[in-house]
Amino acid sequence: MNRDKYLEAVRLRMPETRYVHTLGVMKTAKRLAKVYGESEQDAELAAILHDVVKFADRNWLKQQIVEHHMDERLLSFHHELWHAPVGALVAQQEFGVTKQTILDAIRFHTTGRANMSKLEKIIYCSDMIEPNRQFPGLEELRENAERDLDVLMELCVKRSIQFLIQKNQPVYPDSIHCYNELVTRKENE
Ligand code: DGI
Ligand code: FE
Ligand code: FE
Repeated sequence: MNRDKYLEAVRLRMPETRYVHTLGVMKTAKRLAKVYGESEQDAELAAILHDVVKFADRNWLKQQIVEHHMDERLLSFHHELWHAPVGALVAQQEFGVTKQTILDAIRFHTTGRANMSKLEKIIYCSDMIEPNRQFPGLEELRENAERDLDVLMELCVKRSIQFLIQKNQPVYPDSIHCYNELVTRKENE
């Protein structure tokens, strides 16, 4: 499948605003891939598919997690987390994506995790800073986007965890592990 075919297929599965977000993530991820020496094609494909099941039925998402033996801790956290691992499954099964690195970038785009690959970081951060996003503090993230990917990732995961704390929401353990690894990396260098 070529890029435009993937785009058309995901467009049919989401409202227009989410499709516009997807295009924004695609453009940002491609740029960051170029800056940080990652495959621009892989970044584009992961970006196009990252939210493919964002609007799928909640019970169906839950069922996929159980049937495909994904981490069942997900079910006791916010349902917003489910579209990421199920998105990776759909990318593989329906869109024929075989590269594990692309599938993992989709799988971990919402929570992050410790020891993320460059592509995973690019998709996680592009999702947060793409041009259609708007929230206080976003300019600082964008200013850092092309300087250092780990600094950008640290700022993004901190923002995400702070946002959840403000809303009294639980934080999925992978996000905490991601944060811990990034804030302690300087001591280990
Ligand atoms: O799908 P997007 O909206 O583009 O972005 P996303 O995949 O990062 O999803 C963001 C949503 O997921 C947002 O509503 C916050 C929620 N979220 C992210 N990490 C966690 C979380 N919710 C909980 N409860 N715990 C988390 O660790
Ligand atoms: Fe998402
Ligand atoms: Fe997204």
